Amino acid sequence: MRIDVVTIFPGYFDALELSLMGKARDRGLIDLHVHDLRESAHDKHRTVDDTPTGGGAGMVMKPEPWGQAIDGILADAQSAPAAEPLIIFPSPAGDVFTQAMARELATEDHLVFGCGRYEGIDQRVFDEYAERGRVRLVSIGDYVLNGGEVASIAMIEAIGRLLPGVVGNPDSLVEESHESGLLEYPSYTKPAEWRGRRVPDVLLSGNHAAIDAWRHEQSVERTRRVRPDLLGD
Ligand code: 6GU
Repeated sequence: MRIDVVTIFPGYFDALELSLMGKARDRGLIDLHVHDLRESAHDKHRTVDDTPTGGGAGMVMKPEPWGQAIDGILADAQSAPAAEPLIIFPSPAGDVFTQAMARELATEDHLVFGCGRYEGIDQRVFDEYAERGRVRLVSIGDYVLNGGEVASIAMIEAIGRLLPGVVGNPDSLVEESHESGLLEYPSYTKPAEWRGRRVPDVLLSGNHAAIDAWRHEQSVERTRRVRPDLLGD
């Protein structure tokens, strides 16, 4: 999968050189390109924001640097044999990102993340690319971040780990929280006793049917307690 990111803080994305995402990139499974929006701003101070038209607090990102940056990415994509890119603008006003959305986005060939800062991006940027192609506004939850960078990293990790070959043992994808609609059961490893706390006997029993039943029961109980909304009650 090709992923382009447009941001005024490319350094945030250094985190994607670590761990599984870093390995996936080294192995060519994820082709990540991070673009500094300021390189598409041409005045002396490389200005990317301005005051809101009509008044109000804060600053709004100007459309021209966004237009140049995204046009460049789309032109580059057209010369490659991939499907039409999907442009994602992280925004607290977007559709909420879920595991189901991660699964859907993991089927795309090319994602472009446009990371807004300040009070957001001039609306005409969304309108322009929605008219020319596919655009989605996506939120990672009901709280406010300073910009789209951290939200993009969260989405790229959630999507990237679903790509074939990124996670070594595909079984570990199936058993996770949210894939089954339930939260994960508690996990234990050795030693069997630590600070007087014992691993539940059933896990030491060797009875796999009993272990599966216990884990399922724990998942349901935990989901009911912490996230009853996932059970639909
Ligand atoms: Cl995607 N962006 C920002 N700035 N804040 C958020 C968010 C996104 N999702 C939740 N809060």
